[in-house]
Amino acid sequence: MKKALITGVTGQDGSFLSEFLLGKDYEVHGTIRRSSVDFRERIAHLEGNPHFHLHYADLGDSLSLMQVIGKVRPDEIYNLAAQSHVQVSFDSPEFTANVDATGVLRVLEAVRLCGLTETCHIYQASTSELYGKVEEVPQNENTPFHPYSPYAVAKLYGHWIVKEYREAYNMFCCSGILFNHESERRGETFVTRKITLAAARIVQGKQDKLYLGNLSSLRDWGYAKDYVECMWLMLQNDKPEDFVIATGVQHSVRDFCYYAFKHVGIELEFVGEGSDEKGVVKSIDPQSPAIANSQLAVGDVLIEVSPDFFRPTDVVNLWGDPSKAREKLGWNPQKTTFEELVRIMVESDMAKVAVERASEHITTNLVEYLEKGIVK
Ligand code: NAP
Ligand code: G4F
Repeated sequence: MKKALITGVTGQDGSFLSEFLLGKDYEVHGTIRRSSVDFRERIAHLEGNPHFHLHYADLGDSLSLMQVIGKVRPDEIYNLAAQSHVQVSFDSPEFTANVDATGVLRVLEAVRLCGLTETCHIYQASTSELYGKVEEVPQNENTPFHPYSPYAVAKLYGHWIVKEYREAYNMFCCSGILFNHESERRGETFVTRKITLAAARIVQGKQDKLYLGNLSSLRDWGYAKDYVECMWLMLQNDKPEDFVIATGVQHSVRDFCYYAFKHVGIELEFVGEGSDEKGVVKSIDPQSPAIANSQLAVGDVLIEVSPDFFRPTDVVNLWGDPSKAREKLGWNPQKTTFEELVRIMVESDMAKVAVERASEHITTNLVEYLEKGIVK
């Protein structure tokens, strides 16, 4: 049985990759961090599986990495752990550098010092943010990098140190240059999830408005579940190489809003420009089950721009060319289309909000019954 170690197993990608590798009969080991609240929602369903094991380790702590790598002696390491939020990297640049840059070095050194240089294949989570202030579209493996945030600068170090260890020590280590990938498990402060959750809350009467930053920003958004397969394929390749992983299709944040709200029966139109732009209800589909009981009306303003979500430097034109992954790894970049991705996310958030509302309703009724002495 092959052994895989996933750093960042509690994250969006870590949870999907764990499921994928368990399905391929791997023994999966994941690193977790101690937290004052137990927050392992994404992997809760895997705990108890005899082939799934968790270990405490932190990318800022070499000794913890040495311990876990020395104990597990994995055949494959997927280094997914990172401070992954670009906007947060402007507020916490030093922490981001420690985890996203030096953390990668710590993993590579631990592998070397544990004597696994010749046996362990390593995947590093690189990013399309490396293209940053882009110098060409679409971007492929040969496009020059121009990182444009503390996050991207830290990830550039990670990318280059992986290349260095590959050449200096002949290690099988490679980087996936992944473009944005989303899912129903995406963190709630990334723009796509913020939009799908807001659409679900607005139609169910739990939120009035959605405030966003740059609506014109362009991204190549794919489905995280499809992308973890490619991480694995890269480590099964006959030689370590870096790959762009993307869909090859580009949309704006504005488009994402349009399709998410359309899925709940609301057609939006965008009026105004820059900070004054607004997303307004243009029409409502009376046949849509999502909209039943909603108080919304044509002309309601549902989206506004807030400068709170502008970044000091913003990456505005990401569009990947996945030809190399398609040709060399046989990976299908179009398995889940953009509209399908939006549908998956909106439907999941509609269900989540409905459950929250139902549980609030039960709690309110219970309190009332207790107060009236109906139940004791
Ligand atoms: P995510 O949901 O934010 O997950 C990040 C993971 O890293 C979490 O498990 C987190 O643990 C862990 N982590 C953070 N700091 C750590 C530290 N100091 N030591 C150990 N673990 C730490 O991110 P994701 O979307 O799954 O992305 C996975 C990786 O791909 C990241 O490296 C990200 O930068 C990169 N990437 C993502 C995308 C994308 O669009 N999703 C695109 C390109 C590259 P806690 O749960 O304890 O916080
Ligand atoms: O969803 P985002 O925060 O993702 P971003 O910055 O592209 O980073 C994600 O993808 C990278 C791959 O390219 C990963 F490396 C990284 O770890 C992360 O997973 O923002 C997307 C775009 C940006 O241009 C941002 O300015 O959406 C714009 N945006 C507009 N309003 C917003 C908002 N972003 C966020 N988070 N929140 C807003 O309200």
